[in-house]
Amino acid sequence: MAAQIQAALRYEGAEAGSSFAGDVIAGLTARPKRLSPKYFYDETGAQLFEAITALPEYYLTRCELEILRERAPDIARFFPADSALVEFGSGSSKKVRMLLAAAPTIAAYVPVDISSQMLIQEAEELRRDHPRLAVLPVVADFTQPFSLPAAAAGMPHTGFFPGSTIGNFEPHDAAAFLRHAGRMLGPGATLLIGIDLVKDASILNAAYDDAAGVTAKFNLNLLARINRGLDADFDLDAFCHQAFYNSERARIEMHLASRKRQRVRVCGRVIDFRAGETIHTENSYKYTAASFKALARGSGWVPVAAWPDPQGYFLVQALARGDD
Ligand code: AVJ
Repeated sequence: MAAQIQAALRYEGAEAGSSFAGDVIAGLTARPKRLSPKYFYDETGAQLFEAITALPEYYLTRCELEILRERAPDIARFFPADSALVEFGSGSSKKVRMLLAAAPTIAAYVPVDISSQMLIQEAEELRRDHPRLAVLPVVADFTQPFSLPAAAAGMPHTGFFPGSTIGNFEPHDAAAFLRHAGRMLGPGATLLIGIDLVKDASILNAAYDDAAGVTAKFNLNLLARINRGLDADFDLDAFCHQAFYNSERARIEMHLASRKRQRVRVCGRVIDFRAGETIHTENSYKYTAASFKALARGSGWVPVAAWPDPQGYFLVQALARGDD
């Protein structure tokens, strides 16, 4: 791996991630018990998520890719010439590649992610395929303030937040994130964001409880990760995956339910479970086109264009910073 690329990476919030043990103990001693979905993504978890995106029931990634592929020329009109495209939580570069192909005047691409490994690899490949594009990765927790690379400072900024990742935030935190993104991107900025839409509960439930059991594995891997990293003794066969659409709150909830009364040791602590007691591991909020626009308007943005897929399952929404 090219050492100069590693050296060129910007490190922000270096302490991020060190609170795993503290977060896990706090969550497992809370009532009801909970764990943050951000801990799903160790190496195994990231691979399992990739497998989820290929499941027949998990329409989100396919729909968003279809929108980006079909509507890229339309979307590209919102990227000013010689602008910097800032991706919040980049992971694989498959989606941004569709935008770059349609908008050759983008001068810089700034992927922001907590995991440096993926960033370095994708940056190398993008530089190879787009020799005139400045690829400026930033290692940071994108929910926290971070500084943009100096090389992109004079350029107008466009944010890209695909994947319905915003669905993991509580609505109040989603609003705070949108405000934060506006401050980070600056005056005149545009934000392109992927939103999973409210739809029939049977479709939503299937997407998060697939027949092949990949999402169950993904959920249970959180316990395996705690066993590996925090000297715990969760018996994975003694917990089961639960996922259901909570229509009152417009969110999918994922839980891990204890199949029996049991005692687990984590980090030298004893955690007791009642039979049927759950650990709440994820919320994935769904929006209507109208409810998301209202959220954006209340967070300093003006909706300027939106592209749904033909089935109306998913929405790519363009926002302009409102106070400029
Ligand atoms: C990565 C947060 C968009 O909420 O659909 C997939 C994660 N969880 N299956 C989602 C996830 C279970 C996913 N996001």
